[in-house]
Amino acid sequence: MNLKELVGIEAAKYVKDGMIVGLGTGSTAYYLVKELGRRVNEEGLKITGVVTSSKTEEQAKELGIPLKAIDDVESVDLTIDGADEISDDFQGIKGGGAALLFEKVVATYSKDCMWIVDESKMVNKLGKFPLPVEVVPFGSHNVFRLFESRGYTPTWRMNDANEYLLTDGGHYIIDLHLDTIEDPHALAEELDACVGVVEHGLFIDMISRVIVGTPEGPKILE
Ligand code: ABF
Repeated sequence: MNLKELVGIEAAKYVKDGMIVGLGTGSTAYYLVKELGRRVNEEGLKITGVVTSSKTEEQAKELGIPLKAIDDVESVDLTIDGADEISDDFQGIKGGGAALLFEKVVATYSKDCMWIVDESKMVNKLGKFPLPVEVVPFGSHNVFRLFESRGYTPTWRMNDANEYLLTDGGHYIIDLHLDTIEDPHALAEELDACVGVVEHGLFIDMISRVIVGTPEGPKILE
């Protein structure tokens, strides 16, 4: 069993009858949804519904897991998602899959959040993974030049046809190659203040638990 499957199965244990569960995207979340489908179909797990933020919806539908729209629920009980980088103090970078905006919306309106990753995602300091910044297409080249002037080494997220990738929200993504982020809180505030920035991939103080897949088994960090 690979490390992603290991943590996906472990994370599914945190889902209880009656819950509204937020599900993220990515190859690790895939295994979580697969295990939830097994529990629903084989163990009679009664999830009230899952709120999905991207491609996960198709997989949940195929497995017969009941779906809920984020706007039809007061709040989400537990959101479980993948991540691209997690620091020792549980700050994270997400958005490698270009779904960061909807993922952050679901996570923000959740009572509890946890991430599931293989051990390669755990780092001392964030920044090796390019930081995705979702921007409105209108004026985005000005934002790009602003990031260049700040030394953030920006690049455009392109799709397979080598065009500007369009997110589910209809925006572009600029990736910042920072190498090390000394103060994620300050950078998050700085990006939030940039006109034209819709959202960024710094997920600050948003989670209570990480399940890390290691060769010795799943490690629960809380
Ligand atoms: C998603 O999970 C994204 O935010 C992130 O890029 C991705 C990680 O995917 P994987 O589990 O495949 O490494 O939530």
